[in-house]
Amino acid sequence: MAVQLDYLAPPNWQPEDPDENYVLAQYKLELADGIDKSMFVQAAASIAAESSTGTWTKVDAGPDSGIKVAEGYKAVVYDLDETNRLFKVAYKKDLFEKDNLSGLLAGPAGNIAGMKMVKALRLFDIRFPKAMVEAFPGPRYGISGVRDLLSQTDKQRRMPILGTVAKPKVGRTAGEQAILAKRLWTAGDGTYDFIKDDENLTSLPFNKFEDRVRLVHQVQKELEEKGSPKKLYLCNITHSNLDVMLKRANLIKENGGRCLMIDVVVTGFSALHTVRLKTPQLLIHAHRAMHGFLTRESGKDFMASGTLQGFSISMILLAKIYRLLGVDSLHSGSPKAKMEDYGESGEIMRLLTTEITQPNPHYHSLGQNWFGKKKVWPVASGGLHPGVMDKVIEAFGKDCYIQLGGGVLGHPQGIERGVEAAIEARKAVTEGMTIKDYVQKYPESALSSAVKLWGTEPKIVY
Ligand code: RUB
Ligand code: CA
Repeated sequence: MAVQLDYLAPPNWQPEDPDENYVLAQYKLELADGIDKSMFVQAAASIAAESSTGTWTKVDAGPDSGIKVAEGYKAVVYDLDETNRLFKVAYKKDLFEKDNLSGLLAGPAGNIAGMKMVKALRLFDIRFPKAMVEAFPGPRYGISGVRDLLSQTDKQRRMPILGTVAKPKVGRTAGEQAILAKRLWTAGDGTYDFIKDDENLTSLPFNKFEDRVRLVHQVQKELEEKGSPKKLYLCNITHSNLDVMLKRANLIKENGGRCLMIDVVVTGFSALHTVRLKTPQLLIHAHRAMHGFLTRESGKDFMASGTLQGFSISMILLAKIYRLLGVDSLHSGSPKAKMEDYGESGEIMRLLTTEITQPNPHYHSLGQNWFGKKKVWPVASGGLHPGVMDKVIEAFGKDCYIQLGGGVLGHPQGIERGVEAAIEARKAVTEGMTIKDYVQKYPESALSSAVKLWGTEPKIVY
């Protein structure tokens, strides 16, 4: 291993005006078995080297070698914390093409994970400079744009948006899904907002995309013509062929739809970037299936002094990237979510909904100045039901989508009562009541039956 200590910043060095000059990255690493603890600094420096201008050995430095320019672009390690194996790397911003997310990630999230002297590495965050933030599209609609698109009243603007993913995940025909849409949208006082495809529902022999997009939007049109509040169908265009996705997005538009759903991890950054640029007239709802394969870390207390067990990238960083690339809503976990999220959902929510996100040392997040990029809807989802609405709104505020799948479709008195319970819960909470108070006051309500079955805590999937 060549000594890479010239990739270390001088003691106490801090990047000057980073939002103008640098891309910053926050890492934690564990040395491989048998490597002495004293090698931590060397390992951090090697990460800076490999992800910027270096390689494993000295190379030709003759007149045409490019060495002089390379010298100027060396990344540097700073803020070393040997006790917790944390460090930051500062990259000069021109080391990367400013509107090329994939090109950038190939450095700080690239080959460094193959280094033999490291047995675990987590990229907690990247802070992007102004020039890059401005070069990406960001959300077309964002939080207020979605409310405008739905022509919401002042009262509605003070409430979260509610919806349901069809369960079973697959099984209904396109026609049956349209019937479900009608049942959800006409139940209670008719104010339920959205129906969503589950991730496994693409275009299947018994439920073709073309049929579903037509039939569900037909219901939307019929109801809205009769004066119903505007509705959203989060229609899944996910496909590994980008041309097919763009075709499906156009079909949504042709059928009078407002929103596409895309599984942003499995389809990749370039797909999302292109979909955002080529289908600007639709909302983009981002589901995040597969993120756990990138973001999950099993080390106990790894956020603090505990030891990392593997190689990963935080969901916090992914969420940041999705805001830059331009989703309007993003699955963000939920308080005490059904899937592991290290309690990050609140941090993700702040990242999506603030104009300047402050750094948070607890999550090793670096913060972000969004330079006017629109705010994204956090989507609380996973094991939620009407009995937890107060906890979700307390954690996420009013500007969130609350997705209740099983928590509406599994209501003991049927789907319509499930919707009623959700609407009652939203109304109660936005009028300052807790779920428990409401249930006590209205023991015959749909919400009361939901609470009898599911209680007032989220359901965790083991
Ligand atoms: C929710 C569901 C979503 C997951 C994704 O179903 O199917 O795909 O919530 O998780 P239900 P996350 O509402 O019945 O639990 O939102 O954390 O990405
Ligand atoms: Ca799902």
